[in-house]
Amino acid sequence: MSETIIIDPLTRIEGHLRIEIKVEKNKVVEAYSSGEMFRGIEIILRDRSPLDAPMISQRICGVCPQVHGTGSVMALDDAFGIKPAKNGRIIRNLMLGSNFLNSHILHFYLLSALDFVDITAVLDYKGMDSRLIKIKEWIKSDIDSGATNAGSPFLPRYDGDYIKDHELNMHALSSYLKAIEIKRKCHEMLAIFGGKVPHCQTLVPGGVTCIPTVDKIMAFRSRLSEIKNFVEKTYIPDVLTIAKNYPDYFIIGKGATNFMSYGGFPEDEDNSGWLFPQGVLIDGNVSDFDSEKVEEFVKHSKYSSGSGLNPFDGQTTPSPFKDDAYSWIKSPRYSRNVVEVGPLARAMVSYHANSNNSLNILLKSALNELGATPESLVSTMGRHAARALESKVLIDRMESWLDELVPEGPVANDFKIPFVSKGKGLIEGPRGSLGHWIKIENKRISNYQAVVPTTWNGSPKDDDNKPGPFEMALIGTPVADYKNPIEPARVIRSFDPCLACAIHVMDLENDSVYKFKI
Ligand code: NFE
Ligand code: MG
Repeated sequence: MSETIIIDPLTRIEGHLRIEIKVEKNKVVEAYSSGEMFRGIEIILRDRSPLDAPMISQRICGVCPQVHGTGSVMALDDAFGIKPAKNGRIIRNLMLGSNFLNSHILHFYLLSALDFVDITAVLDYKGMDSRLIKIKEWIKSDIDSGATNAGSPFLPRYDGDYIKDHELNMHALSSYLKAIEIKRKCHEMLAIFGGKVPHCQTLVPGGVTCIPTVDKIMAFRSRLSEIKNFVEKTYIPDVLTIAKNYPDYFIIGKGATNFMSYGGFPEDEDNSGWLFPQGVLIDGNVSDFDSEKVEEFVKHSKYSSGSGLNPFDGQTTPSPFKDDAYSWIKSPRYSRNVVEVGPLARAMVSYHANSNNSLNILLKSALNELGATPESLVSTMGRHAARALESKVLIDRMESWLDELVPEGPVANDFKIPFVSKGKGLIEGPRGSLGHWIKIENKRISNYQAVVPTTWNGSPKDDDNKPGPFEMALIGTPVADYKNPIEPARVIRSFDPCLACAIHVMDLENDSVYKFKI
């Protein structure tokens, strides 16, 4: 006898993701991941000037706009047949790095840690910190009013196996508050070169429009050093503490076990070297990435056509009521393989490519500290650890990129919009591999396709009926209490899905639906 649990929407912010799982004997046996929103930016871009693409495509998302802007100008560089100026490439990396740090810190503290930390510990707080007093009041009034799904940013919450140690919970709460301040610094840092956040103003084909003056470099460096201090002394230790308290989550939530990275943060103007290596890891073997092998499938997606096409020829033909379709997300596959993307994928590709880079050195020392094997990283907790560790690697490199900038030097190369052309921009965003593909005819956009990280990870079953990475990670996940499905929520949140969320629990036998926003 199986029961169906529906989590809809699932994330605390970031869009509409619906997860439906079938549970038998307290284990997930079947899973469906559905994107519940139609985006359509690709259609908006048709027939416009290619120069509009970096501005408009950033509006795909308020959390990761920078990677869309960067992928988009890289697609234009490619289509226009130009390379960025060195200063321009470095400033693009610095802006994208600022957004990575904001996104990773946001994800851990504001979106995920509350699945482990018991925020009600603050009810015992007797000190004078006005922020903690305020939080205590919010939570008290939520509890007094019987709220389960509204109120302060900390609710709703499940009855779950939260951390019991009072000191640890209070420490996590103080880290949470500090994280909000540090997130602001990340935004300020990006705005030094980007003009504003979100949706920066300074990305152009051939580079950027902002000049790296000495005062801008100094302003950036001082914020970066504060963020570095937080990542080293708070973020990484907090992730390791939670990991040590939840060893089961190094087993739960394995997922696709195949991984892909387009290469993160170009280290040269030819896009031939990256801070986070490029590659594909399938069945434990690393191979070179080949963009021709990327195809999208739509058998179970709400589009009427376009299965098996490379994104250059991709189609966006909405069909909301199509039979057997349960998601607005397409199913991208690499050589028809299901691959996971994101911080864990970057770590696994890097690890198996066996390069002696700083990410690998840090991974090895963290595994040592946790007494964990590289295999156990392929898990819910491994995704959190990989995200924290790559933040440190990124910060160290951002410091040296600042040294490589030529103050007041040129930031962009000239370009001409070609009459007919095409180009692609492949890059790593906080949540994984992002590609923008553009075709130009009559100096206008004739086709534009973006395949985003959550499309890879949150995809529905493909034309071969192979489940997507979220779906795979859910299979076998324990659910101790059907009315509090915190385990599947933890699994999916570890991917940092960019959609928005709640969970309904449906008891098929009694035909009753319990709704839980998580
Ligand atoms: Ni909206 Fe994004 C990242 C991109 S997610 S957050 O990272 O591109 O799919
Ligand atoms: Mg798309």
